[in-house]
Amino acid sequence: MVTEINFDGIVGPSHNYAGLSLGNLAATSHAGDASYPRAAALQGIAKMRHNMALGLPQGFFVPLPRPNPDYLPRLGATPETDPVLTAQSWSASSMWTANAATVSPAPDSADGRCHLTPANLVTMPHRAQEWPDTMRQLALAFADRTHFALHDPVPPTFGDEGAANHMRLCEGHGAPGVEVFVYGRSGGAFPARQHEQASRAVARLHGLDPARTVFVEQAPEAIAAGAFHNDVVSVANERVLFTHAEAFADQQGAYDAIRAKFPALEVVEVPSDAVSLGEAIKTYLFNAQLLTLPSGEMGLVVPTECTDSPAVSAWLDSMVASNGPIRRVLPVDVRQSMANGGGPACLRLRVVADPATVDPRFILSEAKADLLERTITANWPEQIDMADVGNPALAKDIVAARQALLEALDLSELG
Ligand code: SUG
Repeated sequence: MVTEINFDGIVGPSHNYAGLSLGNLAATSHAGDASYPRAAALQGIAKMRHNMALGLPQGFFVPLPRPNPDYLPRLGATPETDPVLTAQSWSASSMWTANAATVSPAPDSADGRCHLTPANLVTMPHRAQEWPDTMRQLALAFADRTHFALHDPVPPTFGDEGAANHMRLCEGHGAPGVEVFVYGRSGGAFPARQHEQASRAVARLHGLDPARTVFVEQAPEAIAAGAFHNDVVSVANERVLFTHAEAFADQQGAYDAIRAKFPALEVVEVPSDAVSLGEAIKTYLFNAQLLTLPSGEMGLVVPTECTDSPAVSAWLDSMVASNGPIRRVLPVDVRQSMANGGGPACLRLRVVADPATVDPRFILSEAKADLLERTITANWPEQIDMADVGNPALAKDIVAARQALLEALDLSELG
């Protein structure tokens, strides 16, 4: 049966706070903090278990090889002399799988296959190294060519950040959808990471019908305020677009453009006087997983930062008390990821497909979650201080930890 499967990125053993992402205020404000990779990865597993317990199918991707063995040699650099490049080569940023690829489900594409394009992530050096290894993993997980088409990334001329800037509206996940691509043009002092031409290229390559495709510009003010991806200020599921009032360059124009192609659109807009743009970005209210539960009701999986905020929790209470389409609020603790600007929605890639067509090694079960927890507890470093990044002994432990995970999951070919 075709359904939505969320593939979460397992937090890698090198998780650290190097402050590498300009424009990502959480990441830059935590630069230099000690990180807790073991706790971070266990928080991620707990989130996956939480969503599985709701009756939802769950997949995962494994961390990429870090420190990336090719990164420094190809730049003629060394850990002794180049600390920033070294931190880039250690980045565990592939945990945010919303940036792994853009996915167009089979009902939307001309050839009736589910199309995936890995994101080139060229704007940030530590992220631009991800796609070749991401692609290897996608090729394995979605090897069934009768159901999946895997493209090369868009050429690096145009920055592409994947599903974080892509939304899909539909009557049900298995029905044809209208795909909305959100791009940035400018963002004050901060870069616009999703280029319009990258979005247009992905839509063409995926064989989408122009009558069911919409391109919308993100508000430059939102980028300037720290919304470095659209999924920091909007999320969609089925008929519902849940968005901040200041998400798009032309807010009403965006609603009209989507409604012209998807008349059933229901907008749940959070006004700025209820939750300011700054508070929305700080709490990651919109970096939520908006999920259709088995009952047919929609639930919003939010980070606990939202329920800690008086303004956001008051707004969420009023939303649930109203007769709106989002019926449940489900908080999860992903604080280690949040401190690097990655909430519940960043940590997952949505793929609409029949789970039976996916390599079962990437599908989670309770028993496999137990196995992941045991492997992480036994192998992931408990703490990494910034001064440890580049340390050869720690690098060895990190490589061994990932290897132990691959062996446990029978995925040694990704070694
Ligand atoms: O690309 N943080 C990530 C967070 C990605 C969030 N993803 C979505 N919004 N979908 C980024 O900015 C921080 C890494 C560091 O500073 O060490 C980082 O890469």
